[in-house]
Amino acid sequence: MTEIKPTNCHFCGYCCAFLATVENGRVVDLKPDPTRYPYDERILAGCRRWKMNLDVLDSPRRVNYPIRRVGERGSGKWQRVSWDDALDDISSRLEDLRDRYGSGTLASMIGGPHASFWPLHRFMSLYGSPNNMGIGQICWNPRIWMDTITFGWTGEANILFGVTEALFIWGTNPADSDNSAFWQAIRTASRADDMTLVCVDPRYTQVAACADLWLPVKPGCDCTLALGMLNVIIGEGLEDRAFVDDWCHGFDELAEHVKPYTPDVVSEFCGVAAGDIVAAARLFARGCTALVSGRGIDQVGKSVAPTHRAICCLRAVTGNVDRAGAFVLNDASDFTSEVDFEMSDALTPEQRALCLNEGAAPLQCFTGYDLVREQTEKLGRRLPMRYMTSASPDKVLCAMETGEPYRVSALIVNATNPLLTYADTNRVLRALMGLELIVVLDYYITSTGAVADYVLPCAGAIERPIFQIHGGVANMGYGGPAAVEPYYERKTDYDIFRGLGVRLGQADAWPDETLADAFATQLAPTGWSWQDYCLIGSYHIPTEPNKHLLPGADGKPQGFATTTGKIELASELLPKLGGQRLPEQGSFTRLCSPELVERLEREGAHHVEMITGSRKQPYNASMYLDNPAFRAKVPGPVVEMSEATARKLGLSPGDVVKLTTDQGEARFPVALAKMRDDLINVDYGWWHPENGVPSAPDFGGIFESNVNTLTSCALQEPLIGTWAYNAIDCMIQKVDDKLSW
Ligand SMILES: Nc1nc2c(c(=O)[nH]1)N[C@H]1C(S)=C(S)[C@@H](COP(=O)(O)OP(=O)(O)OC[C@H]3O[C@@H](n4cnc5c(=O)[nH]c(N)nc54)[C@H](O)[C@@H]3O)O[C@H]1N2
Ligand SMILES: Nc1nc2c(c(=O)[nH]1)N[C@H]1C(S)=C(S)[C@@H](COP(=O)(O)OP(=O)(O)OC[C@H]3O[C@@H](n4cnc5c(=O)[nH]c(N)nc54)[C@H](O)[C@@H]3O)O[C@H]1N2
Ligand code: SF4
Ligand SMILES: [Mo]
Repeated sequence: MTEIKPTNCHFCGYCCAFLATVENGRVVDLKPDPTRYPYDERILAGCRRWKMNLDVLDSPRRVNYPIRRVGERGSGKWQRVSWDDALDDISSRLEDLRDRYGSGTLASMIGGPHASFWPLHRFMSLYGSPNNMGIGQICWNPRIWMDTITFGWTGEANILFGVTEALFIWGTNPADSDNSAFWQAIRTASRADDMTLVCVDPRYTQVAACADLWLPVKPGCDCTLALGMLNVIIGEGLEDRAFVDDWCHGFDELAEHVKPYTPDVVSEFCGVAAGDIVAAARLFARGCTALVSGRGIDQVGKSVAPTHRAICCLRAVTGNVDRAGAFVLNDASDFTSEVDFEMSDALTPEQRALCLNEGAAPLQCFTGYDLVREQTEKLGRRLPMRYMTSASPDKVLCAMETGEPYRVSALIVNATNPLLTYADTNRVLRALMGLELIVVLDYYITSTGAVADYVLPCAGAIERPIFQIHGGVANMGYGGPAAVEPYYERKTDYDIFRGLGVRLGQADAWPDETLADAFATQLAPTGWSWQDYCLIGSYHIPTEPNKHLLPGADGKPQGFATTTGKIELASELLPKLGGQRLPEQGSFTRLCSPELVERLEREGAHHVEMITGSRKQPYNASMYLDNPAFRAKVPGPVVEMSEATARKLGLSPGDVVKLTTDQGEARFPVALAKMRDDLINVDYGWWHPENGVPSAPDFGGIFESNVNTLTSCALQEPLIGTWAYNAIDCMIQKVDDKLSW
């Protein structure tokens, strides 16, 4: 029987709508579905991934049955087991480990937004462990925390043609990272006469190429750059006086604070021409300005919080907060919030106290969360607790390595490949090798899967329903139904965590039998059925600007959900956690000790500044590297530098270089790119799935060209605990080695 079924691609966060032709439970064809959200011809035309869906559904590399390690950890010897055997054994071992070491002994890891993570988090909450690690501290959380502390909640840039006069793209490159309407909007903006486009990025990206003004900032100097712009705006009296008087707290303090940040001083520090700083400041203050930031500034280590705070101040003093065409605060979700669905409130005070972040990151922990929650709840909103309190990888790895402060003995890895994407591969590997139980949920046996006790096969897009809510900080979700039942014995992540939960006495907390039922429960407060939602492909109530002017309980404008009810240029909350009232540049993370620099300089190496992981199509982190068509186009990773820098270092395109830090080394070919001088940009996520099932000793090639062998999660920003993937250093030297790929 042939049926046409609505479903969605999930090879990026955009989740485009498709129609699948299904014959006998198998998808035989896939076509874009113009009737459901999101659908955009231009996006599909620019997308190289969607046609992979059929291949991936039935790829010979997929794991189709639960498998259990039978040899030494990492030996690559696996045995197929039944789901009952797998889940019975995992749950009884988790129970035993909890009895021996306490409930904090189980840690988890997540990665990018590939799946809904609340099922894992619900399982962890009910097991009693607060130790979920994730990408939060280096992706997303910094902005969400600082927006919430400054404005009382977070929001999104609101790019409106005919209204927005300037658009700042700061440390993000949607041309490669976000194949969506946003990149299309930037291209349209670059052609619009009434919108000025500004790009702040050390690389001359496609966005920079479209921009009216490119500020090639030195990595990690963005906080100072923003303070310099504030100096110009306030010095020239360009602030939005009425908005500042009515709605900003601490303007005079900020004005005093930014006085030393003159264009000349800032130019010297940031490597941006003084005239361009002045021009950017005037543009920002001229009228309605939208700004979008990204990973570039989220991953600058110790400056992460002040950088976001300085940008919040820029938005606020120019009146560009809660304003149409600039930045609109989100609404709380009408559907059940992430916090409720992940059941974070089920953790007892004793269990919360086990979290391996208390004392390390006073904001990114339960104490910080509670303090901020008191504020956001004034206007009825709550941040997702699991992401915002996630544990410090440095501390969790330490607990794995040393048993201090208690033994972390077990790990669940859900939709991430930490041996490629977490900092300090060698350390992660050492720590994982010493664990008693590792369970990996993935489509494939990845490098990380190779060290697991169990690899559990997951259903992917098309085989599972999607209700993507991005942490639930907005009143929006999208996706659609599964077109088919999971192939072979794959299961949804939800089914797996429910299966474990029920075995561990959590049955009452998992009333919904399937993921689609759970999504229906989540949507219930909206009055929408799962079927209604699937017809449209999204639940989206557009958010309105000027929410701070809405009447509160006393009939007066409700203002902002902060301590003072105003936007806090000077923060009343951060000093309570040991943070700064006003943003100040932090120090840079150094990965090379003076001894290493001295030793390698004697061998002819050079000490250089580095950024890592700049997104590139068609890949995504450690995924899709086995696609032959992609590899024909982009055969491998490179280290990029400007022509002048290559000349200075005595390098030519194609030369192989060794990069070294105190953590380890990696090798890459050299490529030239237009970017600032004295800087290298290194690709991330590279391993070699084409070489077969990974196992010891090289785990699929993770020691050759994997930039995270160089990075470290040990040196952290003091509030959120962010480590650095950008604005770091390494040693570079030409070598004669041949690369294996
Ligand atoms: N040096 C450096 N390191 C970085 C970054 C950087 O820029 N530089 N970026 C960081 C950032 S922002 C992020 S978000 C992380 C990304 O890090 P990861 O999320 O670890 O990266 P991916 O390669 O996307 O890994 C996803 C894994 O999940 C599996 N998967 C995909 N979908 C599903 C699913 O639905 N269920 C299950 N169970 N598995 C699934 C894939 O097969 C793949 O193995 O990397 C971080 N690390
Ligand atoms: N193709 C592809 N798309 C992806 C992903 C992927 O792996 N591949 N990953 C997804 C994930 S997990 C994420 S988080 C998003 C990230 O999406 P984006 O935030 O857009 O990430 P990038 O495209 O790397 O853009 C970051 C830019 O910041 C610049 N930069 C680096 N350091 C600094 C700095 O110190 N200051 C400033 N101002 N700029 C700096 C880099 O040169 C780069 O151009 O992409 C998502 N989309
Ligand atoms: S990869 Fe992303 S943009 Fe391309 S079809 Fe899939 S969801 Fe859409
Ligand atoms: Mo990310």
